[in-house]
Amino acid sequence: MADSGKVGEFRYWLETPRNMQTFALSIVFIIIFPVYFAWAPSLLGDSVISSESSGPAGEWMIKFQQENITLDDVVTLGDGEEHISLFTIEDHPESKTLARVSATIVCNDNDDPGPGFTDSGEAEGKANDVTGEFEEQSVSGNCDGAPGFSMSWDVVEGFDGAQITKTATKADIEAEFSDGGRGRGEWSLTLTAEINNPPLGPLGNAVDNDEEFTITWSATWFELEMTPSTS
Ligand SMILES: [Ca+2]
Ligand SMILES: [Ca+2]
Repeated sequence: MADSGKVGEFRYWLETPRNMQTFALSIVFIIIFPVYFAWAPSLLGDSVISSESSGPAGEWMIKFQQENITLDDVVTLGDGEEHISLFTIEDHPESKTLARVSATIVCNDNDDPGPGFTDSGEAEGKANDVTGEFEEQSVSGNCDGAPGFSMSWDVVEGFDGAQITKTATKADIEAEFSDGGRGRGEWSLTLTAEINNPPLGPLGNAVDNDEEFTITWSATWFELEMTPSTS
């Protein structure tokens, strides 16, 4: 009489190739399932994980504590002369967020007698050696004194510094007003001068043959100040 094992006995699983196959598959699943479930959460996006840890959405009053870091570059140029001005931005020592980068050019041509023959400047700004994508910009203007002419690049889109109220989780607000590490590196601007003087030949040149330009670079940083809204 064949001594065949019962399902509950280990011996049963070694009796036929089919039983052995079923047994092996069971072992594989016993090992694989716990490994899979331990590993699966790491497949989910950061957003899912961060919204779990950021608490429920609420209404927040958001203020932007701003700080401007500026650099003045003063240069005197003759007609058609160029000057390359550089502005290097590194991470803020207090980990503030970079909202905007701008450059303003002011010049005041008071060399010519009477009106007219005003000098002017033309500038091209580039962010070639900067993290993130920023478009080239160009601007020109007359040397009529302040406020001058300027160009500016938004690092945090839509930032205007005004206090706002928002219903969201803290983490979502922080993500919305993050600079993503963009805007760090060397910003550059090429300024070309146009000098105009009275049509008196060499005499005109003696009246006005150059102009002083002040290029003011500015990095606008902010820190989020969030308080639960009481309204
Ligand atoms: Ca002039
Ligand atoms: Ca001048």
